[in-house]
Amino acid sequence: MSFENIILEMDSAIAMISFNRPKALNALNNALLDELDLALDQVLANDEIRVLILTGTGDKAFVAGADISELTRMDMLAAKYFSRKGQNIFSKIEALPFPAIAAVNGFALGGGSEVALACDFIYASEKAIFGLPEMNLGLIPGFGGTQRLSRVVGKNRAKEMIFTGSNITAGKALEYGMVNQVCPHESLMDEVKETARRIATKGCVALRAAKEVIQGGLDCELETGCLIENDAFAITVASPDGKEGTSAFLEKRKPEFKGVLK
Ligand code: CO8
Repeated sequence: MSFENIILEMDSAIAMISFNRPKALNALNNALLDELDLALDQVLANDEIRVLILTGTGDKAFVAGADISELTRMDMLAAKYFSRKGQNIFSKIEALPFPAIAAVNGFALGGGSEVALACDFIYASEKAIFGLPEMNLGLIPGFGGTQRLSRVVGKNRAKEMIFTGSNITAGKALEYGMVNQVCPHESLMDEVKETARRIATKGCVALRAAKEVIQGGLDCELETGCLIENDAFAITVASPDGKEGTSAFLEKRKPEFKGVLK
């Protein structure tokens, strides 16, 4: 299927989804969210994929939020469905069995920050601007932002950002721990792809286990998290990739990971 509001590219182990409504600064409308959902299914169906990159087309925006012209026409029920749809799709990104990286190339406001926060980590252009400005519209974040932002930057910083509706620079987002790396604008995609390629050389069973354990452990007590890690560690040691990686080390050669996810 061809998409109108996003671009999906799959190049061996790396998939890239670009939000593609540059005239509306890639704002998330219903049609775009439906296409994003379908694109994620296509990425999931491709056994070769090891990393997903999300970015925005145009020179100004990653995503400038939910489409405000659609929001203004919504009644309470439509808003509830739209918010839930976005939450479910962003949770699908968070639960992908491989890492997702947000390459934030400009404005990441409202739903834009929310979708970036659903990724495993964020690299940002020095021109990137983050924020949850919904309060300026008389709204609150509705795509998981109240939950994910506070988990990433801490409760008090999240409250200040959401209550004031003020945006922050890429540098401030780095200081807050929201962004892993700030890159020169021109080299953002090269840096993200280089990191994606490094991740793609790892065993997919171990990548999946690490992602699930880190994510699962955040929602429970330390001891329970350690038990989850304990099971997953044993699985990776016994997996063909675990045997290959440890043997390759002892044989002083590069490992060839062949693990499958399904
Ligand atoms: N929705 C729709 N259109 C948008 C959006 C948006 N979020 N952002 C920008 N656009 C459009 C503008 O209307 C404009 O269109 P046109 O050329 O037809 O007038 C075009 O994109 C270019 O925008 P600007 O002229 O405003 O560009 P500037 O460079 O002057 O400003 C900004 C860039 C600062 C990014 C500015 O566009 C802006 O403030 N945008 C809105 C940011 C915002 O408030 N985002 C939060 C939206 S709410 C949200 O995300 C809630 C998520 C949860 C939803 C749950 C649903 C129930």
